[in-house]
Amino acid sequence: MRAPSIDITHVPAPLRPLMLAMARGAAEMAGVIRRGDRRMAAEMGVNSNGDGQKRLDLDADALFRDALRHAGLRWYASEELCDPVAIQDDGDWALAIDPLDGSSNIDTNVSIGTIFAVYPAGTDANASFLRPARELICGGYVIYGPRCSMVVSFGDGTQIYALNPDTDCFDLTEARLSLPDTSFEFAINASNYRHWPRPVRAYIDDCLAGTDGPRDKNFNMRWIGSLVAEAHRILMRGGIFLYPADDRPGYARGRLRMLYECAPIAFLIEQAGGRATDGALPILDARVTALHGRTPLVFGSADKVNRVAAYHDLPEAEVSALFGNRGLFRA
Ligand code: AFP
Repeated sequence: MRAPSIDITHVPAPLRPLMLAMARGAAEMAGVIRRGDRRMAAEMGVNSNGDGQKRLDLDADALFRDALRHAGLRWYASEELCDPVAIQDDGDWALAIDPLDGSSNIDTNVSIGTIFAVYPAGTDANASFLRPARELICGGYVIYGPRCSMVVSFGDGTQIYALNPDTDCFDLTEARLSLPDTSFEFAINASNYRHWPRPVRAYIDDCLAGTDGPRDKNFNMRWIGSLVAEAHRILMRGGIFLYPADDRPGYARGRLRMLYECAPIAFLIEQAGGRATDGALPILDARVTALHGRTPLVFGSADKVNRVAAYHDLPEAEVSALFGNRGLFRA
């Protein structure tokens, strides 16, 4: 059995041990998912934030924590753990991880993923994570799909690696991805329409109006229910993703977690030439204020994300009007 690895040519030298450990963990995780043990989807209770925990959520957390034991990590924070844990006293890095995102899809064979963010480690665990998101030095995800890929940025473009099943190596397939801006595809959970803020409803109304409305374009919709799968589709062919705040109990700041979901995805999208906001302001311009804090998230092709921000600037009367009376964005 070969030791899984990754092409380190484009990985900054100080992060190579960490990326080799992530590659080993990701290849092992891909094997676990491929073998499809039915117990993976077993409900195990809820984590400290009240999110449902599946067997595979817990196994993924243990797997990556083990893989990262000797990778130069000082602190390890996880969606599945209430607080950060110390790894190596002399470690340089603080890594936050969603070990398995999309776990409600485990038993439906839909692509799921691992999302991670890396910051320079300080002497204090929490202070190493509760900081301006833009201090990220590495952000990435693994998508366990028909093809297992790792998408990562070190601040100099977005790179894509594909796991070669013959060598168990993540081979570089794209050194500097550019997010296309040609897609007219939006991703949102439309069942929550009545709960959204007016600017989001207005934006989606105008997409649905197609060539009859101010966009003068017909749109397509996707909703996979797996953030990594949506992000990968948008990086590959463009479009926009929205998970807004809504007025359901517990969704005042949306559903997605700032530290280990939104910030790394925003980093990858920006590095590929796209844009990522909380609906109005760039995600990476915000501070991480709580380990498991949430934020609304809108990301994708820059022009589309900017348009959503403009809808948030509209006067109430305009944002509530039928599109015919909306002052801006005539076709
Ligand atoms: P799970 O990990 O509980 O499946 O949640 C996945 C997720 O955090 C993210 O990957 C999806 O984009 C989002 O939730 C889907 O949320 P809805 O189920 O509310 O549409």
